[in-house]
Amino acid sequence: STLYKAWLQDERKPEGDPFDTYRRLLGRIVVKGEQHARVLSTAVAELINGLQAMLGIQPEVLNELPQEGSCLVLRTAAEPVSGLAHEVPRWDTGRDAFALRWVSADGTERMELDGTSASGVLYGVFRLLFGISRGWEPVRLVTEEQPANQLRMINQWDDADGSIERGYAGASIFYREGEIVRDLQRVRDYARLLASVGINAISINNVNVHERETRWVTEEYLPEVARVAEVFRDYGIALFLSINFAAPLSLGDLDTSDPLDEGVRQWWAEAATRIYRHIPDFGGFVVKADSEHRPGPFAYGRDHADGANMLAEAMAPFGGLVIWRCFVYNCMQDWRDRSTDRARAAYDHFKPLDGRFHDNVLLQIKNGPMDFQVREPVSPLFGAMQQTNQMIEFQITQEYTGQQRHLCYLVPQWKQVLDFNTHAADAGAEVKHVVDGSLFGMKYSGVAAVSNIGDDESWTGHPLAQANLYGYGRLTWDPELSAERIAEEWADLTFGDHPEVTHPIREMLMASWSIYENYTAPLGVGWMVVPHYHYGPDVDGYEYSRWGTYHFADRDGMGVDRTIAKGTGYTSQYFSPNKEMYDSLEKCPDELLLFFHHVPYSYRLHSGKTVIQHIYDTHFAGAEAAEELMHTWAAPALRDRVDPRRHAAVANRLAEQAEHAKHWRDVVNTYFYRKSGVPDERGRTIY
Ligand code: BDP
Repeated sequence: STLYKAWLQDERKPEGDPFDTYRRLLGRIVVKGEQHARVLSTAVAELINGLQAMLGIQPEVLNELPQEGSCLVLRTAAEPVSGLAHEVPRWDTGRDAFALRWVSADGTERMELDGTSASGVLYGVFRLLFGISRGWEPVRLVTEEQPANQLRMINQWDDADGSIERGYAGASIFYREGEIVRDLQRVRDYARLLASVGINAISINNVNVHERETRWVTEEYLPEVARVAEVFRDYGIALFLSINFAAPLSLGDLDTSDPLDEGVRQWWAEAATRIYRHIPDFGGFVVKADSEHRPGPFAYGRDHADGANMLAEAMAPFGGLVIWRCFVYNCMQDWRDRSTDRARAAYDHFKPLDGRFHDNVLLQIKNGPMDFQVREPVSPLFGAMQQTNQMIEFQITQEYTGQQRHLCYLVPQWKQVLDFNTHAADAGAEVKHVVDGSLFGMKYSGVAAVSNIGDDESWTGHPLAQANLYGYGRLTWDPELSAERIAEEWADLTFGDHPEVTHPIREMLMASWSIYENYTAPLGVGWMVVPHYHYGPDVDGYEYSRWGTYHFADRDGMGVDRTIAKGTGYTSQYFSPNKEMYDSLEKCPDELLLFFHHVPYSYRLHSGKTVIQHIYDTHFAGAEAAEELMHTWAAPALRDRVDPRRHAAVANRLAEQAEHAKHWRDVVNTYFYRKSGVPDERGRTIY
């Protein structure tokens, strides 16, 4: 169905140009490359299927360049093609790059797709198919590209019982009733979607590893995991597992999981050997340790470097990686003194360990210091650890951003994070250059994100949430792409090239993050959601609990004082001038004011409004704009061009969003009206 195909719609194209040009050009495909590389076979198969479906042609596959006539040449780096002048592109990083060229001379037309690897060819094939799908002329497809980031990763938070932690699109496509599913067709279709936007790594189980998934590294389950690895291998995607740090203990093999214990080290060395016997190209481990009740090295008086390095030694002989998450804070604390500010925790834990990690360890750092809120500052760990491999972690699944019931296109948020200048160096110190490895010359680096898919027909529950998965891949490939451009590509590929449809969709996507922010928690303060579920308004839901998440609203004012002089001192974790900017009430950007400062309701923002009036205005505006989204979608020019099922699926979500946005508006406005006693300047109804 169109819902299922997402951005890989392969609708038959009409007669006429540019499609006839492609029919002429692509009737013959010359393939040169590692003949047995499965990824290359995948590329050829994808190409042939795509061309058959969209152009109705049956391309012939050749080994050599034909004497005359048009063709497409696919090749990987090492393969010379006689009679072909063009040089294969050479990039210095050895990443999976590709070049697409269109050659028209002496009456022959030819397209050439060169990859530095089979994966490069696969990415080029998808780009070619995207171009055809969008009806672009061949000359517009000419490009040379290499991914900016080395690891472009997806984290599944799927559990063996088939549920997905923070999943909003149905059940797991990987597991059912404690087992890996027999039929991996859906997993294969997922691999295809991911590869089409350049993803090259995936961890297939939740970072919270329970009893069952602890067994994925045992002889009993590895053949099963290997089946999944095989599917992803075909698409150039390396498989990783989240592991339980206490596995030797939990599985009953040892009576400790102390990382400095010889037996424990031996246990993991054997586990690694076993894993690589089943999966020779296994990517490595993802580890959540000493975080939210997960076991870790702390139990034995060891630190994160001891824990990570022990695993790294086990993986090193096989070239495996250890991705150690920095989402570490004390979730059993109340705010007793300034040192217990949760925002400080990751930096306080990890910064002192800089330089102690082995070179096959990467730290995976959430984009912000708290937890995927609609608005947070950038984590101060980026730039702070100059001798440690790092990657950033985003959340595609909309845990705090409307749970795929609300529209929230997250690419603009991610872009802001990647473009943030850490000032860790005089130049090139943006987060994107920390995570692409260029700033500090890291051996391994990249981007990871928590997936938003499940077994829903549309993959993502909300059909428009597919844009976040697509956008994540594209942005990770090239952080210089604009959020608008990504929205445009996605809308064209997903809905066909009808401006009456794609233009309003682009606008809806681009407006959606700010709409959601407007009717939810104001000015960077975060939370205010129903505890545990994280959906729907509950202003005090997390206010009197032990999770370190507060707004400190009283009758006079609100916000969290994180300044150096009077507050928690969190601002000191940034480099100058970010430190001074956030520390100063005057210089702090409005959108993060309450993250950094506690102010009276009458405090005037740079916008000229008081904090309390800002809260009222944004909540009325947000709810109104949410209703507007619904009307935009219902407009006949759009409605008549989208197939009814997809149209209805989106319309239902938007109706629900409009209703819930009003609820948010009323709960938040009422709360602050009652706390502050300050009426709305514009006299609107607040209950
Ligand atoms: C929080 C989620 C929780 C995750 C945790 C994590 O609420 O389900 O386990 O992050 O990232 O956002 O480890």
